Amino acid sequence: MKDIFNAPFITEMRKTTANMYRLGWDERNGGNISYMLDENEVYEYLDQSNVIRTIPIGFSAPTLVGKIFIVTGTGKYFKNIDDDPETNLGIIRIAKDACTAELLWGYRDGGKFTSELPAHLMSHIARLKKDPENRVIMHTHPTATLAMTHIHELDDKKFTHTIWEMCTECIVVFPDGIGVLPWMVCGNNEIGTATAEKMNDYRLVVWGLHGIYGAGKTMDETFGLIETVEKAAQLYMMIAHLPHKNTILDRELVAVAEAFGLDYRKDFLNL
Ligand code: 2HA
Ligand code: ZN
Repeated sequence: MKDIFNAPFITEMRKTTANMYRLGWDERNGGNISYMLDENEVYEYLDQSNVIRTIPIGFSAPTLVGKIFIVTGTGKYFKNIDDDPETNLGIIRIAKDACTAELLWGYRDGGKFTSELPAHLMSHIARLKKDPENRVIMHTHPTATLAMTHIHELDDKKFTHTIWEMCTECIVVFPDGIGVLPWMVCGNNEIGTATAEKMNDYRLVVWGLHGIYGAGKTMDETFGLIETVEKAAQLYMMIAHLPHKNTILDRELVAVAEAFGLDYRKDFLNL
């Protein structure tokens, strides 16, 4: 068996969460990540028959049976993951009953996965239907994105349009737009279902007055989506109260999307 502390997926989780903490997005226990791992790769580091304990997931996920995820722990701080990944992260496999997680590694202090696991797993299910290569679901509390949800309408089209207008890159990075949910209680199946429903259409879902979800094939792609929204939201918060002399016109957004050959949400523009 190889040493799991040298596994590339552990390194990625450590580096990504440390980076997000330093960006100020993940105060205290804010934020959570789930990353679907390649089974063959995991079994180079862990004995597949060694289940430490089982933990109910609170709903049934038949399409994820046998899938393995590394998931941040509930109540754990992104700040601390780099120093102690084995306490703050866990590797779980969805058991044959589809309702139980088998702990293969981690949560060393007796802990468990994030309270947002329903939103994560339901989002994985939704995104995998659209893109079988999807691997990462990331939730975080980026400051300007959150600020923007205080002062902007929480509507998919209007929110996406404002973000697209902020900088030329946005429509290129997420031509599929951003889904937006109103304020909701977090940590339950209801917000999980609502998030996953949005994930049928979007790789980005904003939770009003709470944070954002991103989905992607890799950690970089997923982080990059959220980072680009956050950059645009920062611009919005810097200029929203100032007179606007210039903006990217809708026909210019079309020109960018067409120049890059993108399949974009035409219905989100006012043409
Ligand atoms: O895990 O971010 O939404 C802490 C949270 C809950
Ligand atoms: Zn949160």
